[in-house]
Amino acid sequence: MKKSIAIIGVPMDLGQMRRGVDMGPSAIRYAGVVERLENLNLEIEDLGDIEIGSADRNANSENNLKNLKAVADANVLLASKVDGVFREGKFPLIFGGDHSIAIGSIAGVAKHFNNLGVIWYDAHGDLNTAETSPSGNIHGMSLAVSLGLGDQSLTSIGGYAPKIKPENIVIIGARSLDEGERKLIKEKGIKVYTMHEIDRLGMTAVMDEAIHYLKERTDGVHLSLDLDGLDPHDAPGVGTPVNGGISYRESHLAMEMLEESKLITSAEFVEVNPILDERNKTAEVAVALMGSLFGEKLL
Ligand code: 6HN
Ligand code: MN
Ligand code: MN
Ligand code: MN
Repeated sequence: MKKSIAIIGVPMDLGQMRRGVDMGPSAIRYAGVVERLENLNLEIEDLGDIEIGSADRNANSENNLKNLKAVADANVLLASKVDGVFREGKFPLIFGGDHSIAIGSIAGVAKHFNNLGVIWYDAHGDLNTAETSPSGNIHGMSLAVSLGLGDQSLTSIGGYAPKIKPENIVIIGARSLDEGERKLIKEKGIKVYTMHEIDRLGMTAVMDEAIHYLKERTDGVHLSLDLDGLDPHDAPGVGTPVNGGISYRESHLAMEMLEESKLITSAEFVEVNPILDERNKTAEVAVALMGSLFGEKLL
């Protein structure tokens, strides 16, 4: 059967403070994603964008959770949209927007599996809570929320919590972790391949291990790919760049290995900010990586 993919855009920029990331979905479409995937003989349907409400960005955030209501509301919509895509037997492919949208993506996906796994490809852990966050930005909290940690208006989205088990998570590319995040990683025993392991073992071994690890314990895997997982030389259009990241080629290799593994059951590409980008380079990288993830071959 021909694989059928449904694209959902989420022009969310309220999970952090830099403007422009709301244009990420447009930039990714402009970079030719639909044509690229259609060339792989996939059936693509673009469902358009989720509506994002407004928020008073200058308001003092109560509880160290900036724009909480607007972020929660949009994620409720996203969760139900993703749920609908799954019910139709299609593969949800979500474009951000900042990484706070993983809350809704995972909420919509997780109920369709007994044991969802998550690959969190990111420079960051996004494992903060209001208590540990240095910024109050919800894009730095979305993985914690999916573990059931954080404000109830976020953890309860989709009507259940937690969405995932700590042992079903693999973080790849981490190189900027806050104190509270390190503590949580140790406490929960979350599997993390930092840049150190990627340097030391090489991407092939890291992905082999990650795939094997998730295959053993999960029945579906959501790929949450934050473009800042890549090195800023290769993906400059992101709001929170961190030097010393994963290269373009290593990222392709990772996507190719995921494609071979047939592990991935939903995916999102987030944090593309065209205002901070160089001639849409980061959106083009995102689209190229999607090409590999969905089976593009060099020869
Ligand atoms: N992201 N750890 C920092 C914070 O504010 O919590 C940065 C988070 C970045 C989040 O890249 O999706
Ligand atoms: Mn992130
Ligand atoms: Mn990040
Ligand atoms: Mn470089």
